[in-house]
Amino acid sequence: MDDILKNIARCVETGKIDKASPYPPALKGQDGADELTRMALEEKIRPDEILEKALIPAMEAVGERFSRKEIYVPQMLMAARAMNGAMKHLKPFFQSGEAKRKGKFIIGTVSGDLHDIGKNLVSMMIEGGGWEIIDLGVDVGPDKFLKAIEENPGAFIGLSALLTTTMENMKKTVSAVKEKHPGTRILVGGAPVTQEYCDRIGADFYSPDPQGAVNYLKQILV
Ligand code: B1M
Repeated sequence: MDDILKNIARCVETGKIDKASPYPPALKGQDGADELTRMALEEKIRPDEILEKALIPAMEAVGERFSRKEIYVPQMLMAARAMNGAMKHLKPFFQSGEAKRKGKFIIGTVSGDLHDIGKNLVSMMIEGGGWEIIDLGVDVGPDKFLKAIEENPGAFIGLSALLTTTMENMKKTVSAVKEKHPGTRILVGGAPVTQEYCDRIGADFYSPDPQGAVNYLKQILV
């Protein structure tokens, strides 16, 4: 099992999407994140194990190499594509929650921010927890969130940010939503976000990971 997880992680780190992808040249003709993830599932490796032991550590390694200037944006983008190649196989498992919907959850990555892997993971897990997801995508400003709340009264809101610069835009969205719809519950997350920041901007809940958000929504309905 360890071998296949290591190989998946290697594919994500090096941006090897699938067998057909010519990048990186050293892995030409070999299986990529897509095929290996499918095989891992066939070998009955649990989807959460593939995520936690291969995909997330690989993306962390990519981030560290980017920080050290050993790789640049194109390589990061290839890594993200390889991660998505693996995620498409895991998605159905995370989404197979109870059929009856518990409520609506509007989610988006805040203005100026194009990172969506974490947001998509959170969406999948919450959807798996039985919620209907309204995914507004990336680079979402306060107006778009307000419009979505008006169209879906009573929905919960989830904001994701990956950059210290765009994290500030969370505050604008939280203020706009709380001013117009004071009862709306807002969850925040993303690598630079902290509990302290959540409290400071007046959001309702911070979670460092998707499961924390799922648990919060679960206990709120009790
Ligand atoms: Co970007 N990037 N990036 N990037 N990128 C980071 C975030 C960075 C930390 C890399 C680094 O320097 N080490 C750095 C940010 C530095 C900072 O602000 N502190 C950075 C930078 C600088 C940039 C650019 C500015 C680079 C440039 O152009 N010079 C640029 C900005 C573009 C923009 O957004 N305007 C940029 C671009 C990109 C790509 C497009 C190439 C690509 C994104 C592709 C995509 O998302 N479709 C990319 C990538 C892949 C990364 C790294 C390598 C990986 C991010 C990721 O997907 N992680 C990242 C380094 C890193 O994080 N290690 C980096 C995996 C994902 C599962 O984790 O998103 O944290 P994460 O989500 C977690 C939790 O945070 C949490 O749950 C998830 C699962 O555990 N979570 C929530 C997230 N949202 C939540 C919401 C919740 C609850 C939990 O409730 C609602």
